[in-house]
Amino acid sequence: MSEIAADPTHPRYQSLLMRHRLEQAAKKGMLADSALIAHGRGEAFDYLLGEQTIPSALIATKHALGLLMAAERPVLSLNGNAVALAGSELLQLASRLGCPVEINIFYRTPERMEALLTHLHELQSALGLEVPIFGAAPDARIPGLEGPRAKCCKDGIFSADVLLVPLEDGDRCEALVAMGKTVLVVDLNPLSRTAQLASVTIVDELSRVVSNMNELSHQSSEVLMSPSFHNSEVLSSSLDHIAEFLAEKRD
Ligand code: PTJ
Repeated sequence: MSEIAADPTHPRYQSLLMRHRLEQAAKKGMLADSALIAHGRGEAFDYLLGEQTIPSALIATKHALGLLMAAERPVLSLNGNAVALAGSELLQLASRLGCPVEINIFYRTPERMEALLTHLHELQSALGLEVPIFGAAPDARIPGLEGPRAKCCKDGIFSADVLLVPLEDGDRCEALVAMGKTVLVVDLNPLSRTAQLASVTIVDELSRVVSNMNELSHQSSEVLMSPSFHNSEVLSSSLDHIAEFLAEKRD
């Protein structure tokens, strides 16, 4: 890690740390070829949001956490970027929720699956947790999707009622919603198809979201959930925030 990235007082510390985590994950063969491009797109939106958790994102985070707590079969679906950026923190969240995680990647190769599963198992033993980790032996398919990206596990994603799917793609989000699942996504781009299709969209950076969820996890689901939650309001509020940010910069 560069000297700047190792200094927590540096203003860009968090952003440099995330880049460093992605670089390390790429070296281990965990990431899709386009992972850094996807991250760069996320960084651009994060800049426009002021690299912070905006109030509407906190409301969505709380609501999503409440739904996960109240679910019968919650599952955290993890892709390459999610494991690289917040693997330990996601395992801690799953442990607190008492739910499994499933490695489910868009650009699926046996080599990447192996690298991601090995990494998660290493993190899990370092943390001393016992979270069920699915993904090694998919035995079900998400209806309506072609190819390897439809593969999933019967006891994991396939039978989940509430799913957290950070950085999901639009087609899969749509297919999961069509299965009747409550789909909670984390996406810095409020205009993406995924953001528009999900049951709950958290317009915030993934590592901040997971850290917020871990901090809030001692609260009850009743306290966390908003009875009048509307995802469209969360999306328009994040667009308003970006518009205000741009207007301030122009003045
Ligand atoms: O590991 P795989 O094979 O499942 O592939 C993962 C990626 C992310 C490469 C794949 O899902 C992909 O290509 O994603 P997209 O279609 O580029 O979408 C990524 C979305 O996530 C974009 O809307 C970004 O703005 C957003 N994003 C990127 N980094 C973050 C993020 N949102 C929240 N936190 C981030 N750190």
